[in-house]
Amino acid sequence: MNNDIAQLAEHAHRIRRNALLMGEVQGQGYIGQALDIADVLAVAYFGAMNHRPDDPAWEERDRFLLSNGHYAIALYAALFEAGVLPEDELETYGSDDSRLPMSGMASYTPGMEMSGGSLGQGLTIAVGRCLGLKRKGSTSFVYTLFSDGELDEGAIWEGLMSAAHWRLDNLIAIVDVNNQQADGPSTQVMAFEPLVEKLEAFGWYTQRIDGNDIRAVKAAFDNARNLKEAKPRIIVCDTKMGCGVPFLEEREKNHFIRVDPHEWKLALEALEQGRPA
Ligand SMILES: Cc1ncc(C[n+]2csc(CCOP(=O)(O)OP(=O)(O)O)c2C)c(N)n1
Ligand SMILES: [Mg+2]
Repeated sequence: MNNDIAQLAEHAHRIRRNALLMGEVQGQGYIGQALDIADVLAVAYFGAMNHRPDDPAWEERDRFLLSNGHYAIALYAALFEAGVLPEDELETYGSDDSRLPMSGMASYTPGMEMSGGSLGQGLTIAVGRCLGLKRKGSTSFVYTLFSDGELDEGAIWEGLMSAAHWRLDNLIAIVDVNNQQADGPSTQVMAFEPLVEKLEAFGWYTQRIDGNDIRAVKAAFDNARNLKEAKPRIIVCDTKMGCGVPFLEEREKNHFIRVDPHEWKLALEALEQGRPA
């Protein structure tokens, strides 16, 4: 690993650790997703986005819109690692009066650009933000993360069409294909393949990568930013739920994982064992 990639891998490791520590506070949660998307968030916050941790509302920042609000634990874990959130707040996750509710809320949390909960909204909100930024003459990028279960939502496909229609070259979407959603494997709930062909036919610059290969994630983000064509960009990330903690990777029905009290320590130990050299 070169230095940059090794550093990104270390950030991803620490994001996973933060997510497990927050999961332990509640004893359950969307841990599998936080572990699967940690590499993407590490690259977004440490290898791609222009942002100021001490000024999350800085006008010239790149925006990161979390469409899948239940992934908030993952984004908080990244915001802690980036220094946007102070570490001592980690233990407030999900409790009354916390700035860290279990579903993302823009008005509660510094660095949270949109409120989640109702799935399928982030891409169209991102389209609006991109149009607004262009109108202001801004060169900022808008990133949005949504999940494979959200492909079931009609609004996603409106967003895909409209972003291409307006040639939004300031939009970088990421889809987390972990092949899971609340009702089972995503491809069985609503067939969405062949996804790359569909996205290309809609007019998007499309890459499909192993979302847990940090080198591939970094390269895909670089390609998406540097493309000179006037079209929106999307990165389809195939990920593994629970990535980094083998016994959670194997757990079935891992949309909302229950972890026994003694297992948190085991999970942290397993993560530590797999720590990048
Ligand atoms: C509009 C809407 N419909 C249904 C739900 C209930 N819901 C919450 S999470 C979820 C699964 C979404 O799929 P995905 O994010 O791929 O699941 P994961 O990978 O996190 O298991 C559903 C259906 C919701 N929040 N919003
Ligand atoms: Mg999913």
